[in-house]
Amino acid sequence: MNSRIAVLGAMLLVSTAALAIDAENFPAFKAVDKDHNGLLSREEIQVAIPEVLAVFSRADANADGQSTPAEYEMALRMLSLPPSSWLPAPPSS
Ligand SMILES: [Ca+2]
Ligand SMILES: [Ca+2]
Repeated sequence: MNSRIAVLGAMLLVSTAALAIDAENFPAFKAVDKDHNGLLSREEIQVAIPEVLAVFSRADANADGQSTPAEYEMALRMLSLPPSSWLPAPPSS
């Protein structure tokens, strides 16, 4: 009984964390935000994960041409990319 409650509590925590998206707890966002201004420009996305540009306009909820963490997360969801591909590939040496 107690373990079931614990599991429900953990699920609640996870869903709450998913709603509170900001750059600090979104490594895939920070990796793309090269100038660390808290927004992703088309140029930053183009360099990191060009596939995202295909849905950029639809995910740009406030149509300012920049992605907030929440908008970027929406774009990634639209693409249904596996989270493992959200981070730019490390430079090959
Ligand atoms: Ca930026
Ligand atoms: Ca925007």
